[in-house]
Amino acid sequence: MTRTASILGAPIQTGASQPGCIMGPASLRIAGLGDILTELGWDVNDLGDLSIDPQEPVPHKNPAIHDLAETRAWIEALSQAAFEAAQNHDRPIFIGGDHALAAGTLSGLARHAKTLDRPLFVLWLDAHPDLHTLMTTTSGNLHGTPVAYVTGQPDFEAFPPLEATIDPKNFCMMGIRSVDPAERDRIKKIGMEVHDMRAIDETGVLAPLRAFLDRVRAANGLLHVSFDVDFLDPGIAPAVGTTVPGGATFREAHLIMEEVGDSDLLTSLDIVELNPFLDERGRTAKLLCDLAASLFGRRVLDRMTRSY
Ligand code: Z70
Ligand code: MN
Ligand code: MN
Ligand code: MN
Repeated sequence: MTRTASILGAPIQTGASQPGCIMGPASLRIAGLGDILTELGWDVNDLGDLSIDPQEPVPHKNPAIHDLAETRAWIEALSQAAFEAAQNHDRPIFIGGDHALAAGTLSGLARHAKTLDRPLFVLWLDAHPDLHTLMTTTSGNLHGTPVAYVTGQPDFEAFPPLEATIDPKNFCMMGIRSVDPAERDRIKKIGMEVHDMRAIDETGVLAPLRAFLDRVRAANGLLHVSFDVDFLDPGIAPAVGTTVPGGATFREAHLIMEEVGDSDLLTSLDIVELNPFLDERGRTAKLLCDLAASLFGRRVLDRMTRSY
């Protein structure tokens, strides 16, 4: 039976330091995301773009924080939209928009997982762990906070209340290479599985990825992939506001997508932080579409046997 994917755009850019992510959904659509998935045999439902009402400013005791009211409104809208998309489609895709988007999608997906009585696992592909609380962020960019929020860390009274949290042990982070001091302490404290670029250089991506996928399968878990463009090396993906050198290569990224695709465990996806204002002739948007194709089943050659 044909499986359904959905595409929901969330042109949120209030979580980032510079504007441009508002154009992310348009850029990914123009690069052909929907058609590519259709050609791969998916029944694709484009749900259009989400929007929020104008917001009155809300102050916060951490004066660094900016655009709290808008970001909160996006999280609230996204949480409900992600919950519904997960109920109605086999594989909802959320296209941003900055990474504050994940505060909404993950909270809605955690609620969905709870109704199924199944655990939610998250493969977090990013240069950053996004583990700040509202009290520890010094940049005030709220795209640096979604993982702390959805795992139930303190000081998130200004964000929407969570109906379900995600066990920090159910995260697997890869590509990490920019960590602030408060985040470093929190990773240790909550015992999160983080494969920084040194670890990737030592083991490659496949060994830790397969170990994680085995855990998801053993637990009958749902699997969400949150893909931040800055996971990739800026040399192949320039369209991002927070470039960090030494990112994942073209081949590492495709291999992760193929392996997760082959596992058939994936239940939802974020593609975030694409800033088309910084792109070069659409190359980053096109690369993201090709990576999504690998994730959704495009293969160079068919394999007769599973390698694990
Ligand atoms: C830094 C901060 C960040 C994404 C940059 C960077 C956070 N830790 N997150 N790009 N997606 O400002 O808190
Ligand atoms: Mn479904
Ligand atoms: Mn991020
Ligand atoms: Mn990042």
